[in-house]
Amino acid sequence: MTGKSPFEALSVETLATRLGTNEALCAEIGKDTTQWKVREVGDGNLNLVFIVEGASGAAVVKQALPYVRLVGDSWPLPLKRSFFEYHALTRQERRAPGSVPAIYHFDESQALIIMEYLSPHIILRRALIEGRQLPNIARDIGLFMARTLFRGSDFSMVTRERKADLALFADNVELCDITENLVFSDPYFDAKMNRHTSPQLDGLVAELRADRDLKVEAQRLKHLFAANAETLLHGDLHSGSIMVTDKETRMIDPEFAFYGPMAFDVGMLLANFWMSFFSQRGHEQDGKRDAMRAYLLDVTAETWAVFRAEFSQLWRTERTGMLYQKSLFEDQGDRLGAEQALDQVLHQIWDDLLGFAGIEVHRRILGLAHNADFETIADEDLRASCEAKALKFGRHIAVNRRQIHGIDEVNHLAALIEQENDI
Ligand code: SR1
Ligand code: MG
Repeated sequence: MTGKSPFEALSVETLATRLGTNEALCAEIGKDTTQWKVREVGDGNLNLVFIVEGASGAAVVKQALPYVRLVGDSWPLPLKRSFFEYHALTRQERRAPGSVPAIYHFDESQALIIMEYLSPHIILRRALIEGRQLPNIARDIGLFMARTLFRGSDFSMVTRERKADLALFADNVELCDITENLVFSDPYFDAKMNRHTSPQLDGLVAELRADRDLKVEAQRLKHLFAANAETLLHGDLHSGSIMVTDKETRMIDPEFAFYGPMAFDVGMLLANFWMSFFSQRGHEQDGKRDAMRAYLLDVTAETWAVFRAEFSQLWRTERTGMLYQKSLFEDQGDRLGAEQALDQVLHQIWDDLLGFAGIEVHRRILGLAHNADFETIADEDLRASCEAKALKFGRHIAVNRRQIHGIDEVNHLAALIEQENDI
């Protein structure tokens, strides 16, 4: 298959014939296609994902479809998202080495990426639902976010290069449009594709949609998302976009990558840990999950601490971009001025991430794209009770973000809401 042939979706049956002469794939798994075993394992909302095993190894073949897989061909979606994913992965590997799968081959016209098969990794969301306490995720994800967000910004990059990159990713319009609608607007009105656990949550959903402060905050965040092209974001950094073992953590799926506010990735990620926290009560068939809940709150605190520490370290050692130049501070002997600016930048990220986290919680419970943390709770009353607490938490951190001064305070709030009687 050459890069010039018209797009055709792969299938388990056709993959070996179509990719049998691909040199990069053959180099990884062996040329003898009669030995290839192909499985389609995609469980995301958008793409096809194949695992191909050959005589000498295995690889992943990910292919975009010209529509949203979750919904079907009534919702067309451009293949170029694969181009953005490929370019985001190459930048993430450069800025945070070892944090993403290795890329073996990219074919733009077939919208496919051949990449490293991560094994025995599993999706982080699944591990958390199973109650597994991964020891390294806070450190690994905190470092990944600090390195990619700092090094993709005007704190670090040559401004001409950053502007060229910004122009490149500005074309990822349709995926931004998904986020702009599904995350920031749809949850707060009766949008067509919304769903929620009904009738249990009907009253609470009506209350949230009538909450003026919440809607204003969601739109402030949407404004920030659309207008603050601060750094190259992953763009969809939730626990389903991370693969783990006890020792290793890799970020995957940056097809939503674009230039936006740093706090978006951090807020979305932390929201997924808090949702996992509130969903644990629905997964207690084999015993209480108190230790898991404590672990999850520790993970949020450690992730934020690692992020802050690494970001601060990069600020002091790699601040070579056009913003807060050293010539204005350190070079004039004003080290404290640089520290004051750092504090201000981190404070702004903190302030905004609480908003992004709050609305990410809402959209996973009220919008189109739910998450397995809650969806796999079969007892609907129990699920609704877990979701109601998460919704209340999300509203509180989004609307009252200015009065919340640290991660311990947020975690204390989560613990208090979790202990409340059913709401
Ligand atoms: C129609 S796509 C729905 C969601 O799936 C992706 O993973 C993103 O989170 C998007 O919002
Ligand atoms: Mg994805």
